[in-house]
Amino acid sequence: METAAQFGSIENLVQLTAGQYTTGSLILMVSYGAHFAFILFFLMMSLQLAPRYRIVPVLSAVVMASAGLSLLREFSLWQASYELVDGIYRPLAENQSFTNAFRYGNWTITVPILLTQLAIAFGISRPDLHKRVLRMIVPALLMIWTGLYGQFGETGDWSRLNLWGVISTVFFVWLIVEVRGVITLGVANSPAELKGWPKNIWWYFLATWGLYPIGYALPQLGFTGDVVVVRQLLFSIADISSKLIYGIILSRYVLRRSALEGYVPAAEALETSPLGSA
Ligand code: RET
Repeated sequence: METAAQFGSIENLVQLTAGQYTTGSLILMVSYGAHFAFILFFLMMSLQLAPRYRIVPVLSAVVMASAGLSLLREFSLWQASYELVDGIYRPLAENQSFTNAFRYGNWTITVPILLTQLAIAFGISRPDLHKRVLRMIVPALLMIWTGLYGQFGETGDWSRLNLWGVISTVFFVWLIVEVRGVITLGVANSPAELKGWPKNIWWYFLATWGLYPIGYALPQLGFTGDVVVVRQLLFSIADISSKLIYGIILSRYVLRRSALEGYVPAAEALETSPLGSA
């Protein structure tokens, strides 16, 4: 029979010191705060771009809102999952309060958007765009859902955690191959001055998306407060880099592309025209 201890998150099985508990709260708070704050940044950024690229930062704004809400939920869960008894934060009864599963649910929305942004930023046009995006989204969703199923084994069912982890990794490798294809098209489509960007984004993609499977595997190091806090930190670093900083990088790339393609933002056009200086 499956007990709560075999089916859940390790957060519900460890006691935290006041320092670990506060660090965990802080990590989650900074994460949702950063995502919410950048909604406005990305919306304003879109005004600087040629119309065909505006959707790139707008999609980042959508990702910020979605991830921000999900992380706010993780934060409230964290706060509700422990009670302070004699200076130690103990997980509440039932062992079911906290879960990282909501993160996986949220990736179901954000990951397809992040991949779509990449293809649009690299100037791939329809109908090739739809084909390429679909070819990335299919392995990405299979990767997330097999991982979601497997992560319920993190409280001690290692065969479940590792078997589904390996299956998920196979889909991740398939996704990497598809992303590589889009990067290659990106290099081909980029103006000469910008050909280095897709190549750097490729390494950035591997380094930041590669943090998630480490977080997945981490509970095998032991059920301790440190593992719990380090994993939240790892997920947060991965979130901020794969969504927020990634959004800034793609926005800057399309900003340069807009300028090279001769686009002048409306306000600037006004300033440099004889009418605007009056
Ligand atoms: C899982 C399960 C274990 C194996 C692998 C995984 C990969 C997850 C990745 C997630 C990326 C998420 C992003 C979210 C942004 O909102 C599912 C942890 C390979 C790559 C970029």
